[in-house]
Amino acid sequence: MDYFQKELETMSADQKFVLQSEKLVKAVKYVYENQKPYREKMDAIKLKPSDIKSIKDLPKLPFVTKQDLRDSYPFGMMAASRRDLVRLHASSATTGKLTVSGHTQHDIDAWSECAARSLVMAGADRESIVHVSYGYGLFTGGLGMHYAAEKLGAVCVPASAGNTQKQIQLLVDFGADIICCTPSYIIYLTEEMERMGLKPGVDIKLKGGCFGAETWTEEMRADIEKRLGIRACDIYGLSEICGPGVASDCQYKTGMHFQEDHYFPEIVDVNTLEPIGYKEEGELVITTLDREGMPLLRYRTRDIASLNNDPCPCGRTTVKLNKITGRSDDMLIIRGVNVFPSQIESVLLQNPNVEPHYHITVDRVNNLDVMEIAVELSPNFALDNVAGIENLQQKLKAEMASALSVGAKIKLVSPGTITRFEGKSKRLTDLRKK
Ligand code: DLL
Repeated sequence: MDYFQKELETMSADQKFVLQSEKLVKAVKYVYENQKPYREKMDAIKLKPSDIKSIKDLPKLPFVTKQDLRDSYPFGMMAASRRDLVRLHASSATTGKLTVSGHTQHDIDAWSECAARSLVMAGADRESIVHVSYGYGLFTGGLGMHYAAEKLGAVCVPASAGNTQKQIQLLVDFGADIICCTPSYIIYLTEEMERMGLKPGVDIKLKGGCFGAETWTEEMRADIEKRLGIRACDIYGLSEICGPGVASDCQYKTGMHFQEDHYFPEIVDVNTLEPIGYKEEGELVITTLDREGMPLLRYRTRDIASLNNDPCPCGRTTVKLNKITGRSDDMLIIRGVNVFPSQIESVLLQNPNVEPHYHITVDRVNNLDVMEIAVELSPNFALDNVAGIENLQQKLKAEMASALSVGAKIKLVSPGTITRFEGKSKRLTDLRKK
């Protein structure tokens, strides 16, 4: 099976335009009638639902922000009645209130179909055993991929996050061919499997994985693919829209196929908020085209990325989301220079002498920003090779300065000393915010 829903994944540009336009016109009317905070936004600019005639009119609509969701906590953005809602999810907020997301049965079905398309792109079919190590609960990773696996008709192993030894035992005993977890967790699992002497292809039968929920780089992908011998697909999503499966990689990795029959992407300039062209980087804005529970028109995700519309050898005609490079709110400003943690990861992982385990600490000393990057040495690197360690430190320092245009202190630490994560990783401590 190459596609889960071929007719929707390979629509012509004209078919797509008609479908998206019809859905948008309906969605705007529905939102205007059922979502008071958005109706007020439209009234404030004297925009009527009848002003939206096709998908081309999308930029006329006002944005929705995370703050709007917080202001209407918990249920102010729900457009469906309590009777029709079947599930709530919520995203853990680092500050303030949770952002709540409500779904009707229709919404769960649409989301599960999109995430099932992602599983197929990672190599799954009805015969697959899909091991889900994303956390189950308010976080959408676990339940999202679980329903996707069942929608596909595969066998789902709802392992959830944590208990790494048991996860490995299940992988060996059940022989799962597809795994779903964060990129940082697959690295952790791989390390443990290597330590236990388990061989990919022999003891571990994995062929592919859907890895997302956090930013990761091409270097990390190459590392995972090499160590496990699998197809490592990026999968994007957010609880405000649905969860995992909004967009994901196929085997060709030409960008993540965006499931634009349900979720429409735009990239806007971060300063002017005007839509920008393909391959230009800006903030990703998403419109749900047929969601009932909590429809969102022009939701500002804060994720920084670009789109591309190049043809993909897989035959899917959807627009593609290039790797997320960061969130506008995790961008660091170090002495006036914008730095994304993904740039740091990229430099580190190009060096075979260090491992993909690092932590960034930023502080202000005598009114000057200072950044320290602690990174684990590769287990093959002799810890008593003092001169070698010093050379490596200088090399990384120079590479970092050239890639980031700002200096950083490099601290090389022993293998296994940086905290591992079962869910989303936390690789940054910004002491300036205290
Ligand atoms: O992380 C949903 C998800 C679960 C996606 C499992 C993929 C796999 P939230 O907890 O609401 O939902 O966090 C959403 O995580 O706005 C991005 O900043 C980040 N994110 C999600 N996927 C990716 C990815 C889930 N593939 C937020 N690459 C989003 C980079 C990602 N960042």
